[in-house]
Amino acid sequence: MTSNIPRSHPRYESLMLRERLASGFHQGFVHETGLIAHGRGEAFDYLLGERTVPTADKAAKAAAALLLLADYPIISVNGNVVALVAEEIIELSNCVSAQMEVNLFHRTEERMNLLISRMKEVGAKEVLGGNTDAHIPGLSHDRGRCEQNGIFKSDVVLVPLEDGDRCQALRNMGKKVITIDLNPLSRTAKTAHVTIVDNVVRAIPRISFWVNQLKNDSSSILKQIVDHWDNEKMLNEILRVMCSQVQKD
Ligand code: PTJ
Repeated sequence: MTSNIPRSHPRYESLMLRERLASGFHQGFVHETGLIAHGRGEAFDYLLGERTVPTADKAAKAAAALLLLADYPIISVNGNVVALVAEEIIELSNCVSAQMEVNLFHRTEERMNLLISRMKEVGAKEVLGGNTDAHIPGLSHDRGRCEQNGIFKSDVVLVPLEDGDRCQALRNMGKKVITIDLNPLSRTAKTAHVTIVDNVVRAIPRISFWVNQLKNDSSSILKQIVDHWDNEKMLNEILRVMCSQVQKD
């Protein structure tokens, strides 16, 4: 990294996230449009006050319950996710015994290999996605490519920073879908069973936190958390938070 950003800079944390994405882009594993996607995320994060709002934390708790209830959970990762939270994803996958699979919007073999290597460099033992032998029905081209023993077989999928088509296609396969998306108006946010409207750098550690809190609870308690989750209501609450921030400023 070539950054000379002083720690005292008021936007230090935010600028460091940009640096990580820029570095991932220069290394070839973040797609150029990932930089644009991040900028959109930043704008929504401003409206949240760059913090985990209580509703988002409740979503992280529901996501943790869903992952703990899963028979075959999987965490789907893309370029931005690896650039921002590779280690945190590995930690979460260990906590809930989930597989990790690289699944890309802009798929090339080169990016797949770089991302799998990067995940292994920072501690992942196994990362799926390189040997695709199944297809998510209804998704055209390479976006639907996945592994039979990974996304295809899973019952609960965590798909941070996604595009709406894939989220819907996974739902159509009967899977429970958890997403992390700072844009509460996106198709993904509206389609998932549990949407965490928060920055992925805060959301993944919060899911791990809740997994540790809930891991000794009975499945009936976990089911209650999931059954009481109302995603549409939560998205409306988040929009209210964002609108109040605009009015305040
Ligand atoms: O690595 P690839 O090829 O799979 O491509 C990844 C991107 C992100 C480029 C691709 O999935 C894409 O184009 O995504 P979208 O459709 O732009 O959606 C990304 C969503 O994530 C947007 O709604 C953003 O607001 C949101 N977002 C961006 N950065 C963050 C975020 N949400 C949470 N945390 C972030 N840091």
